[in-house]
Amino acid sequence: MDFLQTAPQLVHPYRNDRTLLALLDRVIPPDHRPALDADLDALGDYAQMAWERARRSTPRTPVLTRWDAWGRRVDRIELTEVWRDGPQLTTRHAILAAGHEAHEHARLEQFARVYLYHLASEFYTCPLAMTDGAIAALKASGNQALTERALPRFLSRDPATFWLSGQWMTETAGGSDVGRTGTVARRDEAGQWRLYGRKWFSSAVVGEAALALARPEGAGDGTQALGLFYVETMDGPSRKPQLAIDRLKDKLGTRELPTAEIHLDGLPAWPLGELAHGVRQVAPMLNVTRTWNAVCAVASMARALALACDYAARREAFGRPLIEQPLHAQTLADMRAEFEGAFALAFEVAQLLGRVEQGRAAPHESALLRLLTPLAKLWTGKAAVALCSEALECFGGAGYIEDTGLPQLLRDAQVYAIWEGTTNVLALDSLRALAEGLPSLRTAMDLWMADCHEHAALAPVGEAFEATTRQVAALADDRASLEAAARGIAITLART
Ligand code: MFK
Ligand code: FAD
Repeated sequence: MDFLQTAPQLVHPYRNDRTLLALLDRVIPPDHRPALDADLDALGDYAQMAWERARRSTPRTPVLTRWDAWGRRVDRIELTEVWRDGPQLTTRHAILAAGHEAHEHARLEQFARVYLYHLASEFYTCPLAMTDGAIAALKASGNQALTERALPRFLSRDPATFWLSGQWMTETAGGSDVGRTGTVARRDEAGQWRLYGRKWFSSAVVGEAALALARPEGAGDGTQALGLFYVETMDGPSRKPQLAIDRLKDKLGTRELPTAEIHLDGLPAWPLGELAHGVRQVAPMLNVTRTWNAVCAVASMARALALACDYAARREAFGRPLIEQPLHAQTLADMRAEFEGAFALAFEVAQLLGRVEQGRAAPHESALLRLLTPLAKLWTGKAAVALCSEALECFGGAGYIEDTGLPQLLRDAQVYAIWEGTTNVLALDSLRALAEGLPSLRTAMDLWMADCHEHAALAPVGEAFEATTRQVAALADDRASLEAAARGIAITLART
């Protein structure tokens, strides 16, 4: 009989994740742990079951049916089984609601759940992230009527009343440069705002609501003239006729996630706030979804690393298991170091977000959150692709073979660096955050530097920050050189 290699097994993603456990042990009060552990254990079980089930079944992708047999436009999307489970699972484990409880650790407790659910969810976390972002934008808008209408749905713990929100920004002319938005908002005779235009990427098209950027008719060009609108997509069980789904995108990865091209032809809409500065109004949403992106990128890294480590004990080469080959063990150790750095940064942002939202943050922590959010998003996005690629190599040829489930890790990881702001766009955003928050950021650094006397290993953090601000100051009068250097500056800051 030929030799048969045993497949990698996914160890329990919660009980075996010493990085997550160490963080929770350090931060979460003991009286919160039993309830939290019950959810995290269950989500870990689900993740393990989903990995095993996916190895036994044929991959499925969503299917769009635009017309019914009698010629009626229906735009029906058939989802995968995991997506159909999404509302049940999300509400049962309060994946959105947990983040909005009134205590300091709400966001950390939420993002621990997100981290464990993400890969099993087949990127159902994408619309969840956008819904969470919509909650943040609605809260920030102070629009009581819309908040009272939408938040009980978005935060529901009952699948029957739970709604998802999309984020409709990108158009054919502008994804990074949303100032080129062509969608128009026009008032009808009854005074109702209605949207007309085409949105080029809509990842939560199955959602019941969305926040959309649109230009009030006659408002002029550019970013400042855009408004931010709340829309609903359904009339009872049917999609509203003013929303047409043109096509589902055929994507490199995230294939279970239905990402659509859509047309709006008079879809009723309600402004969140003033009829201008829509990007400023949507910024709270961007910052929340970017935090989700960082946590989900780290979840991909954790999965790739867990499988590579398990395999290293199963696969033998040159007379011993791979894990006993010094160079392979060193490769895995380097990957773990990259993962732990990325994890620390992503979860630092999650904790800061919680402190700021609950009004428990010191003033300098808000500036730190504003800077670390784009840094965490951009760095973890790149790190996830690099680590997933390295992990595939740890399996040799098997890492290149579809039905091992491994190539999907790399294909899916590629998206983290693209959506929600590309690496370059976020590097430029981090320059803006640095400029806006410099005095407060200096306070944060001074506090860290004070810590350095006790923890010598932290000294390079303060030194790197100082070197970076000197570099930014030196280039202040040369915008082109500053922008050209932005990616290097951002990555240096993120790594330190
Ligand atoms: C599973 C993982 C979970 C993730 C799910 C994700 C699903 C995917 C969904 C998407 O991809 S949705 C589309 C996401 N699109 C983007 O992220 C757009 C990327 N482009 C940018 O971020 C640009 O930097 C931006 C459009 C914001 C800038 O454009 P402009 O035209 O140069 O505007 P400007 O003047 O810089 O900014 C307008 C205002 O917003 C300014 O405030 P003021 O009006 O008070 O001057 C900015 O300070 C403010 N602003 C911009 N970004 C901000 C921000 N404020 C706070 N935080 C930010 N991040
Ligand atoms: P462009 O803006 O054309 O960027 C092209 C390149 O130019 C990039 O490398 C970028 O970094 C670079 N670049 C742009 N400006 C600058 C600059 N000033 N300096 C230096 N470099 C620059 N959008 C939504 O609104 N809603 C969704 O639900 C949604 N879902 C998505 C799902 C998937 C799977 C994907 C892949 C995308 C989704 N998007 C969504 C769109 C996504 O947010 C955009 O693709 C992204 O913001 C980039 O915009 P773009 O495609 O227009 O690229």
